[in-house]
Amino acid sequence: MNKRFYITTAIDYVNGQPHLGHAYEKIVADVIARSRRSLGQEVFFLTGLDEHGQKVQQAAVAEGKTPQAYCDELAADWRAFAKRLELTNEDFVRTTEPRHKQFVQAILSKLHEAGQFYQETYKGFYSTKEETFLTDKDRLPDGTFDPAYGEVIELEESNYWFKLRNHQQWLIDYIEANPSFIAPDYRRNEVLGFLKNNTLEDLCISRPAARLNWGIPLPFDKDFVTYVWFDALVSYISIPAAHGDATVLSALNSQTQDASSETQLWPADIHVVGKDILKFHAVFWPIMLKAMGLLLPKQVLVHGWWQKDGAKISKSTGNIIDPIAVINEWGLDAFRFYVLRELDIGPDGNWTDSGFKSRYNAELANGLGNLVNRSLSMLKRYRNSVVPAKHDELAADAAKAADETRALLKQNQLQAALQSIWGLVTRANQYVDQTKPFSLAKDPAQAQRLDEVLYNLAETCRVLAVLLRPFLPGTATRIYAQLGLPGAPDKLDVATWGGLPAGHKINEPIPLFPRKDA
Ligand code: ME8
Repeated sequence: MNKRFYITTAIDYVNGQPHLGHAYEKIVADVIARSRRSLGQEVFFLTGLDEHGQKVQQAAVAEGKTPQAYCDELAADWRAFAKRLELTNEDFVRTTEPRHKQFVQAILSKLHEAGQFYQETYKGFYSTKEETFLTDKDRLPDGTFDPAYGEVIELEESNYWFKLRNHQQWLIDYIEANPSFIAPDYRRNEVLGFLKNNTLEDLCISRPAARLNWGIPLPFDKDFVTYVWFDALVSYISIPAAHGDATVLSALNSQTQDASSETQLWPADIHVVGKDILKFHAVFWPIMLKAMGLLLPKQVLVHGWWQKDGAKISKSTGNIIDPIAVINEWGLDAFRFYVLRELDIGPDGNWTDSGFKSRYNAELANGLGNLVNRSLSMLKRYRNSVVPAKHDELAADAAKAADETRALLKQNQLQAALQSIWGLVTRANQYVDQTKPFSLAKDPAQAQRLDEVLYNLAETCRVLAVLLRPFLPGTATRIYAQLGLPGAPDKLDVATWGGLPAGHKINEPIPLFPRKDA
């Protein structure tokens, strides 16, 4: 079996309901996963939940529930959310599952035996909110700690530490030798800047069970649980291990039980993560993998953060977007379209309700929706829904959009791909305005010209459905259904011009994106 294209998202903390930022990241990963399938690759797309640690424990206590009961309830909501977004994930990990916990313990034992950890008493500052140790270097110029750390306490406690320091130069060399390891470029430069200007501290991988017990017990010392980030990052390999990935299992020196069920996933092709967790993925995780003897993921793809109306999304100020409410009102594809078209993978984005409505009306209702609806309605009215003979006037425009989309999808340039696709939408709408099929229909001498125009329009709609499928899966399927074509266009290859045969009968045209008053 060939190695599959393995893509992951961050696993979300289950200390509340999903918001726009979570939805965005998962949709980005889903479009990449769908694109790769469409390009003919076998894909494994993993998403899931990060259920241990203090944040979750505190949220459970606040609701008077045990952490496990609290997680079980919320996990059902988050799984339903993944379905509502029509994510095509092959698996969904919960870090409280035995398959994950057992793997974490096995890898901890292995690293412990290999002398990668040491126990030491730490005395210093600790942010309870971020569950992290701080030093004087973390102070702001005025001597205080960033408010993002919440309450900072002084603490003295014994813990297990993972030796990071010795790997600093290796990591710098690795990142410099592998320019596509961290994307976009400015995020790579940020990591290199950090590594070149700071001395790496060792990573604390435990928390005393007496202080925090909602975690995976260290297999070699029951008085401690595993630090939540060590636990969470390992989900990227514990799930491949659960599927029989021989590479990952070799890190435990265990044999694949059934070679025929072997799924080759590691190394991951892409970890999609937000900018706030870059250090965990581009510094700690590579060194953990090196210590385990595993290859590094091919790419950490870092997206920016959404704001609403120029301010941080925050529950306390009520400044939130409920993706489900937007989807219920406008449809899933309108939501997927807005977040992907508005924000490139990298910079921060700003959600405005007026921006959402204007993209909906201009690009979906008046752009794509109008094109498909008037093209198919004219075919129905003037040719009794029967596709005329093939004609190639828009073939070059369609081929250009298809070639560009294919190339851009291979580079995960989702926003640029949508721009290219909309180039074709605009071109075809102009074509209607220029050729005026409604005038041609009035003149019997223009019957052949009308046939030509109607073919070009119907076939362009079909090509658009193919190109749009990874982004707007429902819309693509609906266009195919209205064209009277079976199934959904799941392979980019079928974007080749001329797929609609002469004499084929289309179905009833139905508006895809009804216009809504702004
Ligand atoms: O960090 N805009 O979980 P999390 C865009 N459990 N993305 C956002 C965002 C926003 N406003 N808010 C959050 C964690 N995100 C860990 C991850 S991975 C082994 C463990 C993104 O629920 C954030 O950047 O706080 C991250 O990638 C993801 O949502 C989960 O955030």
